[in-house]
Amino acid sequence: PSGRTVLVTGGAGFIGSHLVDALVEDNAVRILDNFSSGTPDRVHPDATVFEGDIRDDATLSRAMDGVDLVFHEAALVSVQASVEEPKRSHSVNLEATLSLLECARREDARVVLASSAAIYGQPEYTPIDEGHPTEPSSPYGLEKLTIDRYARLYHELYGLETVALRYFNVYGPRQAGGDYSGVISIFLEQARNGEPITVNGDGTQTRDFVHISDVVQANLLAAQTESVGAAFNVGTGETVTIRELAETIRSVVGSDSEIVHRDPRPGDIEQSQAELSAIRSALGYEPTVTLADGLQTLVEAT
Ligand code: UD2
Repeated sequence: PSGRTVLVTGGAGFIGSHLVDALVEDNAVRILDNFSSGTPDRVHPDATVFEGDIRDDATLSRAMDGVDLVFHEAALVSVQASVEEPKRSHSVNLEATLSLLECARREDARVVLASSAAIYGQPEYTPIDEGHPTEPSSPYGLEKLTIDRYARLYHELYGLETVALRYFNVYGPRQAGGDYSGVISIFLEQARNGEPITVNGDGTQTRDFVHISDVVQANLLAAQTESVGAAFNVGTGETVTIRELAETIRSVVGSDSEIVHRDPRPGDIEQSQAELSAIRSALGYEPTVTLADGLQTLVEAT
């Protein structure tokens, strides 16, 4: 997109801040963030900052005033926290998103929103296509499923241009921070500090790790597509076991950390892998960063 007024909610967070970086040159970019897990140092200096809680209607409404395009990345991203405090997570992840969709209706703004592979729950088969049954196993997953459906409904009922992107396991620079991190940033820190690398269970569980730059690519394509009212997986279609991941990170870092196995994490997904035909054909998305390259650059750059 270019020449647009764009709002990135969660623009001081991991995914949001990378999106802002990709947009500022050609667009008037605003961010809305309460800096609960996002940090000011991640915010591009050319972005206009609206500081506040996404649940606050006045703040949200001001940030949305006059926008053409919204990337909605603000959320409580910890699955565990949603299990502990479902009402809190519901209010941020679901209710605030509904308010945002209402504002978007008023502005007639396109909304690209962050959905999640968590909506599928324990997969019945892999690779997981968008038609896979949705049986979320956490409040977080249920909230993401609901906003993913609302996005489609807002298109059907009001003609709003919406696209939901179902992220698989996103990783890259700036992910660490706050009380929540993905496994890659946890293993990286452990390997660097020479601490034991903590694999949950036997480590045979698999994940589809997608580099942040490919997540940005998917968002930029979604901002332009004619395939609105739809939801797309965002991953690589490739998988790795968590045990292999631990070994790779140890060797890329050149660490002598030992790899230890802990009890399996309750409710942990066994196999995860994105099926990408839909996003390939509708958006022209093609993952560009292999896990090997992504890990290498992550280690070199951070
Ligand atoms: C990811 C998303 C989550 C949700 C979910 C949907 C991230 C960070 N989280 O959760 O938001 O969308 O997918 O299914 O992308 N592990 C270890 N040792 C550790 C930490 C983790 O072995 O110290 C394992 C963990 O048990 C799991 C795998 O690594 O098997 C990935 O864990 P995660 O927390 O990074 O992400 P995941 O897939 O649970």
